[in-house]
Amino acid sequence: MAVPGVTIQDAPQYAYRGAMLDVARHFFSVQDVKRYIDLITSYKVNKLHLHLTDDQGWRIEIKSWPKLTEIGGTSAVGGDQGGFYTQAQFRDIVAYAKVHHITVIPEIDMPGHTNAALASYPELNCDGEARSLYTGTRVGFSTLCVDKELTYKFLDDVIREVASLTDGDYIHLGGDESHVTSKEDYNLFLTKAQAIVKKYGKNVMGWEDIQSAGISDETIVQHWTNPEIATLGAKQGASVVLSPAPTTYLDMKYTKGTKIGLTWAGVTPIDSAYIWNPQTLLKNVPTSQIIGIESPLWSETAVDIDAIEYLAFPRLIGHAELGWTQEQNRSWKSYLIRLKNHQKRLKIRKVNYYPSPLLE
Ligand code: IFG
Repeated sequence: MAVPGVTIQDAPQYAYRGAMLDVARHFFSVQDVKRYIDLITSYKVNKLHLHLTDDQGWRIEIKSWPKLTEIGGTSAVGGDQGGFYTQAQFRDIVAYAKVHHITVIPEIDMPGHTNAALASYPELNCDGEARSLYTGTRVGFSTLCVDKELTYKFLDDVIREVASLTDGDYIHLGGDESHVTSKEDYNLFLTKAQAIVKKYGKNVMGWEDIQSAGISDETIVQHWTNPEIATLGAKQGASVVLSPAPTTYLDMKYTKGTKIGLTWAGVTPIDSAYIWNPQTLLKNVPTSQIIGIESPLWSETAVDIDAIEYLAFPRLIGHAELGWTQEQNRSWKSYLIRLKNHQKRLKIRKVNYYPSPLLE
């Protein structure tokens, strides 16, 4: 039977449709990252935010500071296998993402979440003492030394090298949970760090916390836990990417009984991940400043690609629809029918997805 030719007119609601993979708490090989790219591109996700550095690991080779990976790259949560990407391997990931219509956004988290760097170079610490490698899951206990000139030479070298590795416009500076950096030091530090990113021709992205340092209309603030803070960032003209932890954090358990994952933002069954509206989440931010959504997957409890797939799928598929489809064309009822049918495809691709009872 001949099917008549058709013309399809379609366009995404948001330009920024992202997924974040935390390769610092646990390290994931180039092959694992490419597998994740193969899967997320099927849902028209077009940004891959790689969380490359944290307390438990430094995952990107910096030629001018080799110990960051020689030492900082060896640890991981629970004493699991560490690792890192050579610059050649990172370029390979960026190129692979590009042919899948995905831009890589590298995150170098600072001034907090920096224990791996502080364990690699004693001189980065205010007291000149190298920290021990950390394999636990606490947050907020580390800070680069704001008062030392060397810190800004370090930043200049790191940001210069990372900027040369990515063809995207943004470098993500993190800025979250700097609980042992005074507000004044934090703001001073991030003002300098932002200037370095601009010096190397990139724009700044950061978690919403960075708004206190003063940001520009070229900045992207990523909302994760405090709507008021994110709104303060938008008030400075910044664009907003939405990653509300209760509905988009893929490391939240599906139910209390889920073996892996965390619960600090609650548990997120597949309907909760879908049933929210990015257009109205931040009451006092004009929709024109909401440029998209991103699904972060933190890897404290995810040790391999199977765990990544289990936590990400099917919830990320719902996020992808929120990123693409206008609200008036979306409904949980319709989405659930399509998702049930889509399981065939997930099985063919051997995706280790969570078989929610809602899919029965
Ligand atoms: N918050 C921390 C992450 C990670 C996360 C786990 C942000 C921006 C809790 N910061 O989310 O490093 O530990 O769900």
